[in-house]
Amino acid sequence: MKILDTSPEVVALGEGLVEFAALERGRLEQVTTFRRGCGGDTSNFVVAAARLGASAGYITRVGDDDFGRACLALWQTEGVDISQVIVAPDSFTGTYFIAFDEAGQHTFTYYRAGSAASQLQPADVDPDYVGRARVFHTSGITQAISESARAAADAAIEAARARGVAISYDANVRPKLKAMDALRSNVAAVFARADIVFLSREDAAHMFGPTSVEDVVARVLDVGPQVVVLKRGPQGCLVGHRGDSLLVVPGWEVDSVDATGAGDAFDAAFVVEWLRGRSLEQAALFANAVGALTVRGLGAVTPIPARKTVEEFMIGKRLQLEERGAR
Ligand code: KDG
Repeated sequence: MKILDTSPEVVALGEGLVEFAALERGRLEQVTTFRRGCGGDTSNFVVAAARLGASAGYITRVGDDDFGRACLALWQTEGVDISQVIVAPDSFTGTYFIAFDEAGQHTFTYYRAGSAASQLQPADVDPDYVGRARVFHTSGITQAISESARAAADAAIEAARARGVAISYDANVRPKLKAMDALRSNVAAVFARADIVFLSREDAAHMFGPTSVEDVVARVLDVGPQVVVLKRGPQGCLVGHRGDSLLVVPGWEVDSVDATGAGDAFDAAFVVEWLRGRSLEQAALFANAVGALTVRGLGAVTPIPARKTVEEFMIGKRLQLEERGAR
């Protein structure tokens, strides 16, 4: 276990969940075997940031139960700072199940309403802790789990803005969690206050309806962020930066097992590389590689790669491409 001797450079706020990933294809009602892991978009983000070499801290609540202890054990093993995690007595840790259809597409089923993390509130946010970070990250899921969690995210965003901490935000629109109008207005309110915004093609469709990916990036950039990243899975991503032309950054070819958590690992990789002063294009290429490696395994967290694995993967793929080109 790593022990932090300074404040984390990356801090996130949200809900960690215990995950049950189906080991068979089919509807949840038919599946009988699962692998237990951990998930939750912002938890995936801090774990990925730590695996990629950043110091990361998490603000959340877990129940005083076995699943809460499982989440805490994961964060501690990964070296994530848990000084801001509240263990809430008389409360429970949320869970979710991942089922796969015959094509390998996943569906999430949540058991999280009323969970410990959904009782997050503004008083749980220490403005100094957030203010000492270099990047604060949260998401549309955090805003959607309850009104008090949304207010806690807001308090952390305001603390970050007041101290000049960059704000990273993933729209992560989940229609299962809240009515679409409310989701849209929560997400739009943070687009206007964030520095880096991430969204997937599904998020873009929920937010803007049928339109081009270029239009989505332009519309989000218009409301304020410096950087907008539209994630396109195997096709890589588009990166918009105010005043510059749109970057189209290709993905890396891999065999996909499960896309759960890949977008969160992508976000963390992009943020960590951006913090290290890499260009937007380098950060996006690296983040695409982290996303690709994450879809190669089952569940949100187990397949998230360490930095060395990503570097070796990128070198190996480039050699393959050069060899193909030389033939
Ligand atoms: O991005 C992956 C997450 O969606 C998953 O880990 C569970 O946080 C989760 C959610 O609410 O969907």
